[in-house]
Amino acid sequence: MPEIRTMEIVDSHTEGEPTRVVIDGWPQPAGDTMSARRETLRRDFDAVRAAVVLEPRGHDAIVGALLTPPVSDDAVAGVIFFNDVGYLGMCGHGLIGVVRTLEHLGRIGPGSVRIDTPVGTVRADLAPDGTVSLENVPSYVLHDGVTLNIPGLGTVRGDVAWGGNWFFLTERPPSAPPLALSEVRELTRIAMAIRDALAAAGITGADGAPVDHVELFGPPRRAGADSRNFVLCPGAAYDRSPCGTGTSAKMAALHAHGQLRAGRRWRQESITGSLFTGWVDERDGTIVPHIEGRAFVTARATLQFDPRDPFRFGIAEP
Ligand code: PYC
Repeated sequence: MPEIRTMEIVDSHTEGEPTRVVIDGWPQPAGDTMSARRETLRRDFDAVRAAVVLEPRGHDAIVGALLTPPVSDDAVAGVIFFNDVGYLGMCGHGLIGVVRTLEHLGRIGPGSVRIDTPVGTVRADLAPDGTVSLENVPSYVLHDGVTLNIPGLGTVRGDVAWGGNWFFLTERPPSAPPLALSEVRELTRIAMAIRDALAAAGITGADGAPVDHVELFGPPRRAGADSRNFVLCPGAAYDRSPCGTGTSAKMAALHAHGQLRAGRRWRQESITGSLFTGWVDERDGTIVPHIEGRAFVTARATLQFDPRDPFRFGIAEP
């Protein structure tokens, strides 16, 4: 851990899911690309990641976002997302939180900005009422109709799809409880069993990347929504929002199956009842997803790292 004593952060939540944007105090990672910078973080600053998001300073649902200078000419910033167990590619709710944070800091106003991430440059449009719509990286289905046999659960069938992170998308198995907040513990157990079964079967994303997010779908409760989901994030936390990259992967799969035409709105409800509205464009043979949602700043704070604090790097297995 470099000698860091303080760090400036802005906390927000996007449709219920928290984002912690680091705006100052973290040494900038070396690298000419965002993915090289993410590797520098992984190699040299992983203790800083843990210190920022783990207990006692954070908790397992927080997604951290480190702002960097941009790498492309037309971007306003770069961002690297991380959580309690590692690093993300893109993060839809997190990007909406970053845009509202930049607005809160007076760095941007309503209009369109481009932001570099380790998996590509994304565009975000901030409306005068604070709503953010983002244009994500192209999304697609890699494995269609994967069948898994899960002990105690039976056969589960779904798609492996990319939405800026790797997802397994499946309907809620009939033996699973309803997609209700009161059932989060059991839904988490089931989604983790599915993730373990994918790994045991050697089913991965592109280039052997682990499928580290699992998304279960069921009928919506909210008027006007098309679907309700439960999303297991890498680690054991669930997404309180409908998951921006997960909704992107879902819309790419719906489009691939002829169930969502370009431009048609898809309203994805989360396990907490919050909502993202999405749609896809067809562009140069790719599917480009758009996600619209709201974020609210909840705190601006200075993190303190006291060298005498035995838990200044977070609570984790040694
Ligand atoms: O919104 O893309 C998302 C996301 C990924 C993990 C947590 N949220």
